[in-house]
Amino acid sequence: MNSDRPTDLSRRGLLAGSATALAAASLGGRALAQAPAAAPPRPALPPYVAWKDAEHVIVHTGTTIETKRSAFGTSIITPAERLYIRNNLPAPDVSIVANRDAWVLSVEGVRQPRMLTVADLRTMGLETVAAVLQCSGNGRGYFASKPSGTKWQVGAAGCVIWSGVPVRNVVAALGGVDGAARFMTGTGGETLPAGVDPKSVMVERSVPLKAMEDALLAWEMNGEPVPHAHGGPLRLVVPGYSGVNNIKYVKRLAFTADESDAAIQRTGYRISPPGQKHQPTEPSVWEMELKSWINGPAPETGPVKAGWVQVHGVAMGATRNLRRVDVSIDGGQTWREARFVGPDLGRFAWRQFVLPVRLEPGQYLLASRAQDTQFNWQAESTPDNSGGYLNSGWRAHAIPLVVV
Ligand SMILES: Nc1nc2c(c(=O)[nH]1)N[C@H]1C(S)=C(S)[C@@H](COP(=O)(O)O)O[C@H]1N2
Ligand SMILES: [Mo]
Repeated sequence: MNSDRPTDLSRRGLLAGSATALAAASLGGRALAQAPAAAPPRPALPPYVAWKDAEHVIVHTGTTIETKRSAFGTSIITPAERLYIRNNLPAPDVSIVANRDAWVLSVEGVRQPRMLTVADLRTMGLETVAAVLQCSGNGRGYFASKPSGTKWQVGAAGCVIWSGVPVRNVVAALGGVDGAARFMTGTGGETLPAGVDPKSVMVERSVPLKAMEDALLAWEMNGEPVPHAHGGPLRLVVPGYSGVNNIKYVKRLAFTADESDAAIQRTGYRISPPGQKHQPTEPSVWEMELKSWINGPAPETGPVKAGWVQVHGVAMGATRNLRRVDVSIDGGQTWREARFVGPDLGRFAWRQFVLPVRLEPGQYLLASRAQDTQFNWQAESTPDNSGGYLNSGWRAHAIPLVVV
């Protein structure tokens, strides 16, 4: 796979990076939400991600592409070709990955602020982490209040392996964090559209300073240079924190006393009552939650034959290890403990689980619920919130199974 194939097609993608595409990007979700029942056919893969596995993804819009439930496989790691895509802005020109080592990151809010190239960063340390990357809005499609935005089901998530330098190494090399800093703020390298207030569109997120301990500046994903579409040449990876906090094509990493005043931080990604606008005082969407779901047999693959069925799925502890996962075939009336399968790649990864069940012809409702090592159970349901964020309730994620 070569995900960075430039080609004139990506250039067309760039041309589309105008005000029109921007409007489409920010309104896409809303337009979908209001689409009539007989919605037009889904768009094809846009040129900048033409290398994705079209058969195994759902293209909501050019900037929102979801993995099908049946397409996660059972090998833990989500291949780049199937990994979801979410862009708040059109991606920068693919030429930024022509010379990856030359990409410059400005590190601020440390005792010795510096501009560092990826080549510099490569000398400062190396670590690898398996982590779930999950959009804050994954599961939004299951909220009863129908919040606006992309109606993601389970596929705005994946488990990927990142390699890069630990942020704490970089900070140590630059003399440590500035005394007043309480947040780590990352800024995306997109070219902002002309004529709009930069703060209203820029992708800049702040996370609590403690997240720095696990964060990486990553140049490799699943054994290859980070694909341009997934944030290459350099991505800020904050394990355990939802997608938006993992800044693609990161160009600035700042240790700040306050949260960013960019709209995406101040009034975006907050947990607000249904129908209400986000307020800067409400909780920001940061750490993910304990969650699991069934991937197979998925409804999209049709009925299965009576007999033994291997019910499998994924479970994530977000920031904690998992203790167990239970599976129900009757919509949560009764539960049986599933078995973890495959290696344990650590607390930020997800784990695959399976429960073999012998099924007679009929209709079933498959559900799973995870428990972490602190004995917390996955919630039965997540309260509706206006942004449709962090849906992790097991009931909403249950899927029907028809056995013939
Ligand atoms: N620079 C930048 N970083 C970004 C975004 C973006 O639009 N620009 N989108 C965020 C959101 S909302 C999500 S869910 C993830 C998506 O990552 P992916 O497209 O690699 O799957 O990236 C996050 N980081
Ligand atoms: Mo997201």
